[in-house]
Amino acid sequence: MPPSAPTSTSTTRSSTTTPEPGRELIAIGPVETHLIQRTKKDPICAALLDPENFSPRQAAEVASNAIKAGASLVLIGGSTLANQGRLDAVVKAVRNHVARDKSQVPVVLFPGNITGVSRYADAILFSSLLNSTNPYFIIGAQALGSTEVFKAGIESIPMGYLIFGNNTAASFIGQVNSLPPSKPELAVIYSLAAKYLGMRTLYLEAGSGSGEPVSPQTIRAVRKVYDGLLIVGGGITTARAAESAAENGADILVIGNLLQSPGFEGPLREITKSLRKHR
Ligand code: 1GP
Repeated sequence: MPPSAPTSTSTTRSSTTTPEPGRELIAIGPVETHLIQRTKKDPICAALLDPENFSPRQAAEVASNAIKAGASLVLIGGSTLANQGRLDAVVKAVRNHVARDKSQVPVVLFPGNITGVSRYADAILFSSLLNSTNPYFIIGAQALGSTEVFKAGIESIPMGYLIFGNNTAASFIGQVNSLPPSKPELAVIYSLAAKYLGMRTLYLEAGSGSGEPVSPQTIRAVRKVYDGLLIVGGGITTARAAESAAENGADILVIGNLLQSPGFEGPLREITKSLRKHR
C-alpha cells in the first residue's frame, strides 16, 4: 500500500465536504486517495492478472516486470475464478514481490464473483455489474461477499461496472444486457446512474481479449458526465489504442491479455510511455 497516501473523507474528485461530527461519511481509503492523486498527473496503466492463467510465482514475476515497464497498479481477478485458495496464493505472492521491490504499487482485487475476495490485497474494487440482467451480479454476490470484505478489513472502492459488446467471458458469465458499442448515449445514462448512486469509480469494459475496445466516442461521452475515476479495459494492446482512450478521458487503462505474451514488456512500455503526456 502506498505509505505516502493520506486518508481523506471527501466524496468526489471535485468536491470536499465536511461531515457533521458523529455523522462521518464513508471514508475514502488510502489506495483510492492515492489513485485519485496519481491520475491527476497522468492517466495510468493497470496490469490485470487472472489467477486462472498464472501460478503464484509466475504472477509475481509478471507483476514485477509489468511494474518495471511502467504499470502503476496491479489488479487481480477474473470472470471464471472458482478457487479462492488459488487467489490467496497469487495475491500473497504478488504482494510480497511488490513489497520487496519497494515500488509502492497497490495490489487491488477485481472480483468477478464471491470467490474474488482475499485478505492479502490492499483494496477491492467493490463493484456492481449495472447492466447485468441477473440481480445476483448487481447486488446478490456483493451481499454474499460483504462479510469476507468486512472480516478482512480491506479497503473497499465502490465501483459501477458496465460491459459492452458480446462474445466475451465477462458478458457471458455476467449475463449482461450488453451496451451497444455504437450507442454512447446508453453508456451515458448508466454512468449518470452510477454517479447518482455514489459510485466513485466506473469501469467501462469491452471484455478480455475483445476485438473491439470501448470506443473513443463512448469514453468521451461518459467523461463529460462522470467525474469519478474512469477505468477502461478490454482489447487494449497498443500504445495507439491506449492513447486514444486517455485522450478521451480514461484515468486508468487496464491491460490483461497482453501480459500472457512472451516479451510483453516492450509493448507495455510503449503503452505506459504514451500515457505520460495526457494531463
Ligand atoms: C478485462 O478489461 C480487462 O477485464 C482487460 O482486458 O485482457 O483484453 O487486456 P484485456
